[in-house]
Amino acid sequence: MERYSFKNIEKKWRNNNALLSVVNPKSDKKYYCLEMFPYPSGKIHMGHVRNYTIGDVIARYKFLNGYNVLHPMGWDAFGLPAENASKLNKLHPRKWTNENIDTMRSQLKLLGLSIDWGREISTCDKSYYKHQQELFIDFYNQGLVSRKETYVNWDPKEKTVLANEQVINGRGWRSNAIVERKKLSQWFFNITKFSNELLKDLETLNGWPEKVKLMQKNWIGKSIGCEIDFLMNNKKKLRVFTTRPDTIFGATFIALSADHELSKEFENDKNFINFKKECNKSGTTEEALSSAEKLGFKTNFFVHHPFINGKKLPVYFANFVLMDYGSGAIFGCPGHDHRDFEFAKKYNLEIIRVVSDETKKDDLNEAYTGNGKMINSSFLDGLEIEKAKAKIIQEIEKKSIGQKKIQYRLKDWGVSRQRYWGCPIPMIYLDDGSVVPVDKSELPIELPEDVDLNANGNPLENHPNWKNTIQKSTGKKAIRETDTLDTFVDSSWYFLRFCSPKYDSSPFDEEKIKYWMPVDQYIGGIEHAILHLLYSRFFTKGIARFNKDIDISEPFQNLFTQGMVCHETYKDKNGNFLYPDEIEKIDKNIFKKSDKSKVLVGPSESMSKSKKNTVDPEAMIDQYGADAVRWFILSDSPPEKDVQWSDTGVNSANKFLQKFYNLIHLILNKKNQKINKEIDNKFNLEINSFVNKIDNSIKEFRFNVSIAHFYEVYNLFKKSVQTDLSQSILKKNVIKILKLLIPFTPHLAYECLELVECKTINKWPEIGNEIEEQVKLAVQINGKTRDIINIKTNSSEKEINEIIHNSSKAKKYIDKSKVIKTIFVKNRILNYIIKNNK
Ligand code: ANZ
Repeated sequence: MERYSFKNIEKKWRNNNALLSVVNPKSDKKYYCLEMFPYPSGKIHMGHVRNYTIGDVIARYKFLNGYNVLHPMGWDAFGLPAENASKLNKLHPRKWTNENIDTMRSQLKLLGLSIDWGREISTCDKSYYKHQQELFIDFYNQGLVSRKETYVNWDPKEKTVLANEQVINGRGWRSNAIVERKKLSQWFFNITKFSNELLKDLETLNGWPEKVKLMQKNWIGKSIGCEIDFLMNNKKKLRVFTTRPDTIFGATFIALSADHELSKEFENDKNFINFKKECNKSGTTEEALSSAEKLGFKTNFFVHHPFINGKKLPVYFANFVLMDYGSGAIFGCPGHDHRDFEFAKKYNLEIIRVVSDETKKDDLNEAYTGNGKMINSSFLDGLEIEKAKAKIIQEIEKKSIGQKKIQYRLKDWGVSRQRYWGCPIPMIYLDDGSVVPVDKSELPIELPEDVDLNANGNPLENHPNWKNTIQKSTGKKAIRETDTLDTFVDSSWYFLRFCSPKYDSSPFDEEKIKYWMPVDQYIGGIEHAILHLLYSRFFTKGIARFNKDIDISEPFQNLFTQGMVCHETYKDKNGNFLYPDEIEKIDKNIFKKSDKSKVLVGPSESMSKSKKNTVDPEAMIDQYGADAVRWFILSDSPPEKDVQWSDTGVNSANKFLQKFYNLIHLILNKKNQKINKEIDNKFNLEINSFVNKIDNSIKEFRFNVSIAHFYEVYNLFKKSVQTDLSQSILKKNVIKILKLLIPFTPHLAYECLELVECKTINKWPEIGNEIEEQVKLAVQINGKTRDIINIKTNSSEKEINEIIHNSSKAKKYIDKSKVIKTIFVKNRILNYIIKNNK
């Protein structure tokens, strides 16, 4: 028997166009299949393998079904790790990045992906970032970019600004340093101008997982409430934002953010300065603030309650009030808000219940946030919360002390980074203090190559002359912006660039955008559910606003988020993590290879370098072949769930592919038999049923189910080769199955299709009309099974009754007796209740 020499087979097909391309330009149907592009960190990992294999199955499936498929790949190539690595290895970030790209590209090529490498882009390449700078200027000219002074999360170790999501428990996500609050002037994309649209259009995204839509919805965070202006004792107004105006009669204090305008009055107050210092110690995120111990600073100010004559509320500064939400001021209602309750307890403030808690009457041991009727609330008494809200807003508006207000949690997107390895921001500062975009004809504003990354602070700022320039239109001296863009900007429009990656006169060729966009299927990790997807949606909407030829409001029609690849974790006796190839298994025990000491096995977790529970895809491909790796990673679990990596699993995948290869030879060597039409027809029907099932499971992204069917169909072939079936029928049918295999194991499939001399390789098998899904149905007489018959799925009782009367073994019972009634369970049972002796 021929050996399945996967190395030779994969090598043979690796550079073959038939295997690589999914382009079908003559087709009238297009399909844009995109996987999230990788950060070139060094080598590909199993997460990439899974992501790109899933994408490849979809791209090939669509291609084989006659679509013209766009399936590109690129590199998210700017970012901090390149700078850090370069400090360590004394290698320029560009060199480090490009070397990684070369390695990862060649590794991806080993996987046999149908990627159009002619469209490859790299975000650190000036031919890419030139257009990003152009887009930045377009957004600026549309009022969608602005410069603002804000408090930022400052990482004192990395000396850069962090986004809220990069602050984890008050610490920098990479440096683990305690994050400080710092006021800085920053560039922002005004994403909040689209808050409502970004929220509303989620409803149109029927091809997105509900989970992701919900995460986006919560992130945008729409709150309906009202603003109220309280009159202060100094006759000035103090504006608060509340979502619970119904609880106004329970208000017992006012709390302000430490950065509120009123804090100016206390600038020189030592106690206030100390209080502010204390506040800055806790993290800056909302969760950190709401769970931190409540801190307050009592002022000598008070406000008048707008609805209770003579009632005065003290004004505090409090650490749990954020400056950048609402108006940075709240009225505190300890009876119905947990934070306010904690605060009131600590500072001995009045607690008034204004919503009745039917379960725990008058229990003031905690805030009550449930439903109920208003009490202690004058004209609101007796109303349900929602009715009370409507009524009080009406009163507030009538008194002209406030109005209904919709508030979003979403904040503008701060994109300034004090970093070298990013896209330069194409803005210049003139002597008169104005800030203007550079002339577009000067783009790209290139990064200087000579840079000192070891000095503290901003490398472009420190560069001896890069920032000195002149304004092209006036010849005036100017200073360049020395911050670079957040790398999330790079990935917010790359899907547009792929449509015309070499186009030079603008970021994209509109005609190509009209043809390819939106992305039909986007595939990536759930970790990008919020920011990357939100920013990409914003960019698409922003571009459509100033480019009327672009009529797309959403970039990704369908989104698929794949699960993680997991592996057991191993630790030596000192608690240090070990790589899987540092251990060996003897019987059921696990030892460290080097010194034969015992190894502790931990739970399976998603593969990560920090836990050393990774396996190297290239080594796996070398040992078992790319097809086996693809097969295993698709077979183990549904693609949205986590998959447990196992070497045994990939080994048996390889063995199965060998068996499939052998089967082809068995078929080719089979001597032709006398044709038996009936056997042939039955076999055709059975195979068609498999074709149908596999086709359906691919359509539904249940690739593990497809693979289970491949195992079944293999068994059927294996059995059938030994029967009277003719070789031509076997061949005709195995061609169908091999075509279905192309998306999964392309090298093996193309090799076998060549062996069986298939002439129409790149065409999906017809889903034959002859397919009749059959099921087995039990024929019972008084509950006892007397026969099992094959019927067409979903046949009616009447049809089955006819069959039974014509040919079933149960016929004799029914003929002799009187049928009183029948019990019919579709596709399973027809039970005749009979009375003997007609
Ligand atoms: C009075 C009140 C009474 C409130 C009550 C809640 C419960 P969401 O729903 O998340 O939008 N708030 C307003 N601005 C704030 C800020 N800058 N920092 C911290 N908290 C702030 O939350 C709105 C509620 O959060 C508002 O409603 C306000 O407290 C508080 F029984 O007003 B509420």
